[in-house]
Order: sequence, then structure tokens, then C-alpha cells
Amino acid sequence: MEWLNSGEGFSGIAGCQSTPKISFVTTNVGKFKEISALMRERGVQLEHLRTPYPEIQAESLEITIIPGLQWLLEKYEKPLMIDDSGLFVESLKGFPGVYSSYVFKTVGCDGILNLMRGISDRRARFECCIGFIAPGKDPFIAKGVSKGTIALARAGTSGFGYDPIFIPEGSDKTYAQIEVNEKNKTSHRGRAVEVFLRELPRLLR
Ligand code: ITT
Repeated sequence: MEWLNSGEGFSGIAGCQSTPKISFVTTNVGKFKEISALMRERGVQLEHLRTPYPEIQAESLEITIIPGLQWLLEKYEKPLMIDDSGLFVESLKGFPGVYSSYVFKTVGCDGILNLMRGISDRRARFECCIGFIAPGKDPFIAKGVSKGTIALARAGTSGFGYDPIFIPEGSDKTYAQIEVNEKNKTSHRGRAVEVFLRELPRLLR
């Protein structure tokens, strides 16, 4: 297994002899929209496989992602990518973190805002791990992180998930108050895609 953290700037996919075909497995349309926009700019077309896969509960996103990739490869036998993400709130000791999906489906943004009532330390971060696997190849993980704060109230209607309550560092707007292209420039997902695209030619070789 290989694992890289995000670096600075795209380096393109020079070295790929043909346009790679990758299936992105996710039930989350928002994730697909963000990642496909970034990859399209680099000439990489994604197929959306909108199906669930087993996600083991582990203490980090990186641990969860490998069994998911292996399960999917066995089933589909083609180049595949997945995205496992989470919101980690400092004053809640990292909660909801690896439970982000469940917490969003149950109590949502309002649940997090309620937990944060009266708490002045609003620091939080999003983490995104993109996992890739292809027949005969080792799994690869690219990670991106974006730091920010939890807003005092929901704001904005674009994006998905916790976007209405997350204000990225250096901004006074939530992710739900900016367009997808703007979010992609500095987001956890944008950074993870940067790393992934840099390694893609080698991974497809
Ligand atoms: P798949 O597993 O099918 O890809 P999911 O929505 O369950 O879809 P995760 O398991 O990665 O995805 O759960 C992460 C949770 O965090 C989920 O509720 C997302 O909506 C939310 N989330 C992830 N990235 C986010 C982002 O960039 N902005 C806002 N919320 C995000």
C-alpha cells in the first residue's frame, strides 16, 4: 500500500499514453461533482458507479479505505477509485471524524451546531482520502486536509453534507456559500485529487 499527503500544485498526467478510464464508486453525488470537475480539466473521464460498498469502522479514514478497494476490485475487476472523508472538530476530540457519514444522516449539521453551542474554540478540519486500485496493482491512497472553523449558524445552499457549517481558513464564507470550482481550489478533496493526478501516470503504467 502506498500513501501520500497533498503537495503543492498539479503536475498533470503527462506520461499517460491513452485517456485513462476510472470508475468512481460513491453514493454521494456532491463528491462526484467535485472530483469529476477537477479530473475533467486534466482529460481524465470518470464513470460514476453509484453503489454502496462495505465500509469497516476504524479509527482513521486510511484504514477504512483498503478493504473497500479490495472488495470492489474483486467485484468489478477494473480501475476504481473511492473517497472516504470526514469532518474532525477539535473541541469534540475529532468527532464526528470517521463517524461523519452516520452523524450526518442522523443529526446532520444542526446536531453539530447544537453540540458546539457555547464553545468558543470552533477549529475543525476536513480530511479526504482518495483510494485507487487497478487489477494487478497495489492500492494507493492520496490524502488532503483543509482547516477551518465551525460557523455559529448554517449559511449557504450550494455544496453538500457539512458545507453549510464549515468556514475554510482565510475566508469568511462557508463552503456552501461558494461555487464548486472555488471550493475545489483549496479543499481537502481538491488537495487529495492533486496528489492522485500527480501519481496517476505511474499507477496506470
Ligand atoms: P460514499 O461512502 O458512498 O462515497 P458518503 O456520503 O457516505 O458517500 P463518507 O462515508 O466519506 O461518504 O462520509 C463522509 C460524510 O462527510 C458524509 O456525510 C459527507 O456528506 C460529509 N462530507 C464529506 N466531504 C464533505 C465535504 O467536502 N463537504 C461537506 N461534507 C462532506
